[in-house]
Amino acid sequence: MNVVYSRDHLIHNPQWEIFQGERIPHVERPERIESIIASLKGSKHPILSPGQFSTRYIYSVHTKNYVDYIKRLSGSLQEGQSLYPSYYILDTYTPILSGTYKAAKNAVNCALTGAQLIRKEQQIAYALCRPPGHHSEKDRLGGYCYFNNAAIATEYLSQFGTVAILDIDFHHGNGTQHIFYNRSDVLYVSIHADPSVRYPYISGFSSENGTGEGLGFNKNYPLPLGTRNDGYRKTLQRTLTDIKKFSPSFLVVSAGFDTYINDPIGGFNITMPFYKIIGRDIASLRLPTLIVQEGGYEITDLGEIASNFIEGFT
Ligand code: Q9C
Ligand code: ZN
Repeated sequence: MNVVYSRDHLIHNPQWEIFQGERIPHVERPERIESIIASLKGSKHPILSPGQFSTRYIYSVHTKNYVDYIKRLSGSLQEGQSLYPSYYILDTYTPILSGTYKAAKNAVNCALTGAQLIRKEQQIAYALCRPPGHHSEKDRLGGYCYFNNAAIATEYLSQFGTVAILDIDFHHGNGTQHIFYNRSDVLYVSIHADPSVRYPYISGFSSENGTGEGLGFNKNYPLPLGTRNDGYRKTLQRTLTDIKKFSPSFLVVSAGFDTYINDPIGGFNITMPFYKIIGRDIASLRLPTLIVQEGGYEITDLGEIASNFIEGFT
């Protein structure tokens, strides 16, 4: 499996978030992706640099005003400054820094490079995107996300066939759901923590099924805090059945590893060896698959989690 990675994510380095009116240390750290790449470097998987793509791909999912706003704000800041914007936001956890635009665009390039690989060679690719993307809506940032990497890759792939998105991050991908909510050529399926007690709070309930032409093409599987391997696997099997029924040309996996038992902001009890099983179960669909990195904040173990997942997949 090809891994797509670039050091350009390092320039986005948020120090703190505003949580319930207090400044607290930011968990979406550059060390996350460095932990994963360090672990994969010893493997047989080739590591590729992303290509450069036009900003037009970002505009295919996000409004021009929103993208230009992030670019302009980011460009106006000094190194080390961070700004919590008042517009185009879902929350106060997602600051803009001088390096944010460049890093977020690089994450999109990683996802698009992976998407191109799976389209042309019908293979599997892993895009090491950072910052993550699945909370970002058409014109709103939030949940540490600016541009929706998985959605932009999906939009690109959807020109060539139908796409299923399987979102296994601990949090509901409100942004991805929002972007494809009225589409019948893109199926969004998500397993995540019960939104009545965990971020993003406003969406991720099982009653959200899509709208218009997209009715029936959005499926949410919220699970209680404390969910363990066996309970998780039952739900995972259900999502795989949904995807088989849809029979897509491509699969995009929004892979967050904040479901891990020791994750500092998660609340599930998924254990290390189980990531191999999750990888193997998803790979059993035998689809050209793009894996897009989302969350996962236990920095020390993150590399090993990703390696297990990839090992199970291949
Ligand atoms: N201090 C992703 O995993 N929660 N985003 C903030 C914790 C926000 C997570 C409260 C969680 C967003 C991509
Ligand atoms: Zn998450």
